[in-house]
Amino acid sequence: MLIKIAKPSDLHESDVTPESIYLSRRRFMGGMVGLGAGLALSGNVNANEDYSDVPEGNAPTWLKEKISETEWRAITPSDPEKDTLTPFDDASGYNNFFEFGSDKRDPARHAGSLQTEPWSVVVDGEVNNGGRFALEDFAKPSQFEERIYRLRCVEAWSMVIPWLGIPLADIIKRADPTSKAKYVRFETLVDPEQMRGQRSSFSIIDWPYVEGLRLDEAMHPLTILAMGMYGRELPNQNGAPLRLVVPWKYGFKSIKSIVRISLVEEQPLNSWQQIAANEYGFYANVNPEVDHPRWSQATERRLPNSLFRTNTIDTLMFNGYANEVADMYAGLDLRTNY
Ligand SMILES: Nc1nc2c(c(=O)[nH]1)N[C@H]1C(S)=C(S)[C@@H](COP(=O)(O)O)O[C@H]1N2
Ligand SMILES: [Mo]
Repeated sequence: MLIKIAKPSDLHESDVTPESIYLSRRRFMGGMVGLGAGLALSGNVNANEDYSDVPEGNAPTWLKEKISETEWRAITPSDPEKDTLTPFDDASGYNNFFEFGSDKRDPARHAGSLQTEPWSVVVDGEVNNGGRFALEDFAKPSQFEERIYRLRCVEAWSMVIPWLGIPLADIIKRADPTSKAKYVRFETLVDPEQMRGQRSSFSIIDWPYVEGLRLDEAMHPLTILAMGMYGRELPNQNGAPLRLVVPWKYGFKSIKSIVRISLVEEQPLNSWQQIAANEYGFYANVNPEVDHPRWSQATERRLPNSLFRTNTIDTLMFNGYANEVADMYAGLDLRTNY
C-alpha cells in the first residue's frame, strides 16, 4: 500500500531534516524503516496520485509483492503547478533507449519482447563481497521506496516520474567496497538478437552502453536503482528490470537494463562521452548556465506538450536538487566539468 503524506512540508537547507523531524515523519508514516538519515526531503506532495489508469504489467510474483510492500513515499522538491506527474502513456511512449532504435517511439515499439526474467546482475571490481546475483535476491533485502523525481534529458525535454526502487547505497554497502573503490561503473545488457539497435551498423554507440558515478554520488540518498514506476514494474522501454535514476543529472546518466555494477579505481568512460566528449561529459549535472555546444540548457520542454502548448519552463540548477547535492561539487568548476 502506498501511504500518502498528508501535507507538504517546505524544508530548506537551513532546516535540513534534523533527526527529530525525520523520526517523527517516519512515525507518521507508520514506523517504516528505511529513510536515509540526513536526506532533506523537501517540497510538495503531488496530491493524490492515482495509478488506476496505468495498465498492470506481468511482473514476476516476487516483484509484484515487493511493489505492494512499498509503504511510504519520499517526496523530493517540486513545484505544485509545474511538477505534476507526466502521464504514464507519455513516460512509456517517448523514450531514449538506443538498444532499440534512435526514434523516440522505437523503444515502446521494440522493447516489449526483451526477456527480463530471469535476470541477474554481476557486482564486481573493488569489492569484498561481489558475485552474480539473481535480481530477486539482489532486491530482496531492501525496502522499496517511491520517489517522485524530475527527469531532465540533455536534449532539453523533461518529465516527472514516480519511480519505485531501492537506494543504490544499499547495494554498494552490501558489496563492501575496498579502499581502492572511487567510482561505480554500470553496463547495460548486450544481446543483438533481442536488441535490434545493437544489430544496426549505423549505431554510434560501442556496446555495451556504459555509465559511471563518483562513489559519493552513487552513495547519495537521492540515487536509486528503479525496478518500477507508476505503482507497477518498469515497462521494458523504461529500462526493465533494473535501471539507475540520478535525478540531478541529465537523463543519459540513468542507465537502463543493468547487468553489471563494478566498483572501480579510475573514472569510467561513459558512452556519450566516448561518442562526443566536447558535448557530453562525465558529470552531466543539470546546469542551466552551461549550454550544450549546439543548444541552450536554460529552459526545457516539459512533457506532454503540443504545437499549441509548448510548455517551456526554466531549467533549475541540479534539476532542482541543489539543496541536496550542491555540496558534493564545492570547488569543482562546473563549466569545465560538464
Ligand atoms: N542503456 C541505455 N540507457 C539509457 C539510454 C540508452 O540509450 N541506453 N538513454 C538514456 C537517456 S538519453 C535518457 S534521457 C533516459 C530516458 O529514460 P526514459 O526513457 O525512462 O525516460 O534513459 C537513459 N538511459
Ligand atoms: Mo537523454
